[in-house]
Amino acid sequence: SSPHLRSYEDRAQKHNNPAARALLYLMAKKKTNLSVSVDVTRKKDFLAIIDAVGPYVCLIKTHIDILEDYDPSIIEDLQALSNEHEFLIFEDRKFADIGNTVALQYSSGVYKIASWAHITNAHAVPGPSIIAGLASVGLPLERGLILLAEMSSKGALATGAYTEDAVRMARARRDFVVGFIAQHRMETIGARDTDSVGDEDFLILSPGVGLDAKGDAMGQQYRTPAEVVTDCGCDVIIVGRGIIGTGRDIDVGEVQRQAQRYQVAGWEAYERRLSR
Ligand code: 5IU
Repeated sequence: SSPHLRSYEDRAQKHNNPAARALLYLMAKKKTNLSVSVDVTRKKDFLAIIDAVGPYVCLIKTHIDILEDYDPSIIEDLQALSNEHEFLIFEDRKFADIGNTVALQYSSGVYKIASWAHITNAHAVPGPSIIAGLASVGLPLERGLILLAEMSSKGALATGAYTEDAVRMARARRDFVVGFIAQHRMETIGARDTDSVGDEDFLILSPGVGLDAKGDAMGQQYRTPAEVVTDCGCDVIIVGRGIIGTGRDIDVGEVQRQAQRYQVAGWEAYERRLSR
């Protein structure tokens, strides 16, 4: 049956990518399918938010290049919080270049993403070579890759044949590609042209989730956890401003309350989907 009709626990036991297995295991153990997107510019806020939401999340999503006061000690602090609260780290890097270049961007430079991010993501635009390049760095480190099959923003070009081709690219590299950024499940895509569909288990991570707002002034579109998880069968809800707010000053107590609220909503939506 389609992965979304099985429990996270069962899927954890059967997945053969170490990062995906660890994520599914944590989701079942902590009863959370929530990923918080920590899009802030100051180290102090970044770490305070992660410490506050840590107990409620399976995955922390970062844009490490947003930080204005980045230094390598931030990674040590992030890893300490990851161990303490038991969550994985997803750098939302959206790689988009040829294989050789992305291998360098993933392994090297200021951020050395592969050394600390359990999961990262990439656009399908360059074709299969982008997966080959990232896998050459990530597979030996037991990392997982998420491909962008769809986007949450209004007017996104990743639709139709593009989405289908992204899914085909992922199917050819199931050792490393563990899922998609998408708005619904992908199993039905091209189901006739491959035998592997039957036992594939791609995680669907969905950004554009909000309980209160419907969108922002720059084309973001929000759906509720129930729409995303129960109705569309997605596995992980990614929430940024719904939890961390939009103001410049961070209210850590409020951030924690919102994280708990989204954890409960996401988990109830998952339980409802399994009991249907
Ligand atoms: N993000 C999206 N939509 C997408 C992809 C990534 O919103 O299709 I791919 C990112 C952008 C931001 C986070 O880091 O997810 C969503 O933040 P808000 O919940 O604050 O809108």
